[in-house]
Parts: sequence; C-alpha cells; structure tokens
Amino acid sequence: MTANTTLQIRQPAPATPKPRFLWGVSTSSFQVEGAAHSEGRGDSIWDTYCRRQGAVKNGDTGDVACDHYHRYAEDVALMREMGLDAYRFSIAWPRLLPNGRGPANTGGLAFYDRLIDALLAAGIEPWACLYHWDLPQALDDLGGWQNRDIAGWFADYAALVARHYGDRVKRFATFNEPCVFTLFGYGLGWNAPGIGDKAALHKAIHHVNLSHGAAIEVLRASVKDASLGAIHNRQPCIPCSSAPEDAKAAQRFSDYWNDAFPSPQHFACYPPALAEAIEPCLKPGDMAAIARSVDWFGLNHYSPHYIKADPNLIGASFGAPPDDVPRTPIGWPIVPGAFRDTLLDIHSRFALPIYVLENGTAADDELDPAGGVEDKGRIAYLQAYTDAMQDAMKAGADVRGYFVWSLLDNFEWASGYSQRFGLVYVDFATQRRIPKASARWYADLIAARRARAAAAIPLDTTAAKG
Ligand code: IFM
Repeated sequence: MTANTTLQIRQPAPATPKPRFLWGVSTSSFQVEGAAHSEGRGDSIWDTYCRRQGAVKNGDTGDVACDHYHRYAEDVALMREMGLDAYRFSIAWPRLLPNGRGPANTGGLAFYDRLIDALLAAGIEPWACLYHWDLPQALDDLGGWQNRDIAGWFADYAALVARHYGDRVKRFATFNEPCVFTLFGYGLGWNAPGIGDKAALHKAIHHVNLSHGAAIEVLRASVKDASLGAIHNRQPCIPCSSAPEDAKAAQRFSDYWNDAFPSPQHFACYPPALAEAIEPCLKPGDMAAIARSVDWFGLNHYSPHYIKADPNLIGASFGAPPDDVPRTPIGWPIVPGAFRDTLLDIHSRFALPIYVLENGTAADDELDPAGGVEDKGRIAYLQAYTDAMQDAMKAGADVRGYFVWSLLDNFEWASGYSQRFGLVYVDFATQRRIPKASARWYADLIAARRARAAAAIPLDTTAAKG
C-alpha cells in the first residue's frame, strides 16, 4: 500500500427487502359476474356455447352466475375479512368492447373502476387478467383465435385496459391457461367455441402466442411500474401404463399442455413435436414478437395428469390414476409432491419469480343443519398443497404468492354449477354467501404465516416488483 492510497472500507451491501408474500384468491369474469346482458355487454363465445343443446350440464348459463357484477362490494368485504393481500379477477373483453373492437362501452369500463377502487380501499391488490376464455362472439364470427388479425385486436384491447386502469392496476396477466382453452375449445371440442379440428388448434395456439407478445409490448410501454406475466398450467403427464403407446401419448399431451405456450413465450421456440405443425402459421419475426420479457411465471396447478393413448386428434387423453392415488370428489388425483416438484422444475427452467395463481379443489359441499359448510376435505387438500409449496420454497423455489381457486362457488364451464370450488358457498337461488370452514382456515393460515414472516424479517417488507 502506498502512502497516498485511501483506505477502502467496504460498506455492507444494503439489505434488499424481501418481497412480501401475497395470499390471494382468483375468479374469472364469465364464471362469477353474471349481468350478461347489462349495461351494453356483448355476447361472448361462452354465452353462445351455453345456448347449444347439451353443451353445458343441466343447460346452465352464465347469465346470473354469482351476480358478482352487482355484489362485488360484499365479495370484497369477504376478502377483507379473510385478510387477503390480492384478488385475481379477469376483465370481460365483451364488456369493454361489445364487438371486440371499435367503441368502448362506458358501462363496462365503470364496473371495473368500481371493483378496483373497492379493492384498493380495502387494501387488496388488484391482479387483472385480460383473457379468461370469454372471447367476444363478434370476433369469433371473424374466425376468433384462428384469425391472425386477432393479435392486433387483442393489443388494442390491452391498450384500452392500460389507458383506463393502468394508474391503479400494476399486475397484469395476458392469458389464463391458454393450453386449456385452445386444446379443449379448438382441438377436442369440449369447450367454447366447440371446434374439433387439428389445423384450427394449431392456428389458435400460434395466434394466442402472438397476442400475448403484442399485449406485453403495449402494457410495458403504457403502464408505469407494470408487473407482467401469463398464467400457465404445468402438470407432470404420467403414462397410465407401461405400454409404449401410453408413454408416447403422455409426451404428446405434455407438448400441448405444458410447453405450447411457455416455450415460445420464454425461449422463442415451439416444442420440436409441434414445430412442424405450426410452421404454416409462422411469419418472419413472429418468435421474437412472442418472446417478450415478463416479470413472473403464473402457475395454475391442481394435480398430475395420467395420460393414455386415444384415437382423438392429438392421440392422447386423460386416463385413470393408479388405484392407490387419492382423488378429490370429482376424481382429480391428490399428489402434493407433484406440486412441489413442479415448482422446483419451473424455478430451474424459467428462473423467474413464481406466483401460484390457482390451486384448490371441488368438493361435495352442502349446508349443514346449523347453516355452515364443514368442508374438511378441502382444508386437508389446501393444507397438503401449501405444505408442499413451503417445501419447494425451502428447497429454493422463488414462490412469491399463492391464490386459491376460488373465492366463490361458480360456473364451472361445461360442468355448469355442479362443481363447487369456492371458499365461500353460494346459494344460487338467493345469492347468499356463506363462508365455508375452509375460508376460516385460510384466514388463520394467512394470519399465522404473516406473523411468522414479520417475526423472522424485521425489515419493512413492502411489495417489490416481480
Ligand atoms: O374453473 C377453472 C378455471 O376457470 C380455470 N382453471 C381450473 C378451474 C377449475 O377447473
């Protein structure tokens, strides 16, 4: 050391506040809002599909659903009582733009203003998803997700959302479960719009991916401090037997289910087995336009899939789990270890903060004579799955939030109102809300985890980006 060398004293690095873990619930517009014909809302493909004879169990529709459109204040109060940090809802495209494009509907815009303002007043962070399956019928009449122009229509819709709500909403997801609505709606024909065609499926996949990229670009440019992502299913796809055809089917199913969206969105490529089929839809520059940078990976996970070979157009379908695997009342396998592994797998592949934006179970919920709902099965499921998440976090997965599906019993797509997923029971005849035992359990879990986090981390842990 020379005489004039200044002694460099290393300052301790400033402690980075650990982002606050978010506890929330999720719903979607068509499943809860109702008010299907109120204040200028246009039809969606699900309104049309519900009118199709035999398409939805018991001929149920989304016309009234949980009437969240009129009862949102009561629902926000329920969330506040549970101590939730965040609410993930979706915006109904046909409520803002009854024809999918063109003039905006002021009545529709005002509904989400009211909802967002009520959430913020209750200290609950709004998480808005742009698309949870209710495509404007007017756009489906033009080919819907099969028409490449939809990327521009979706970007214009995203721009309207950003302009109108971006001052108060920072968390935006582009799509919820793109693999489900493309595979079930365009490939297998089980959901709206009820098309069963392989070419339609591949076009829809590519155009949804293009729309995702276009919307991310718009939101990033126009919402200050935006925190953006998409919500994907990821589930291990396990062959039902040791037969080679089941193994092949499980891989094929996984290509569509697990990778048709995350791979192009994060790595600018389709899984090799899909690349050739999607090639006719590709134009130069598409893959770069899809792979925009996002801030987090949104995960929906309920169970692993057991897959068997099937003569349908993707050659694969759902099969039965082994007899010793426990199942929910609607037959979904209960395997919390698969959730832990999935979180660790996402962590190592995508290197992004993870938000679990759906997890939960349907149960045979009934009002007991005392007027309550003792949904012990749901509590056991949620306990096992939140424990598995905790294990994954201890093993390094960067999980930043957990949202139960769902706040309310609601319209479960082709199953109508026959499957109850809510923490809150809805008496659909009167629209009375009755918090189930699981709602109290969730409130206690949140309070306990928050107290533990506060004791362990004395820093002010206000939410950080990501
Ligand atoms: O109700 C659905 C939701 O719309 C998407 N994820 C799965 C849920 C339960 O099936």
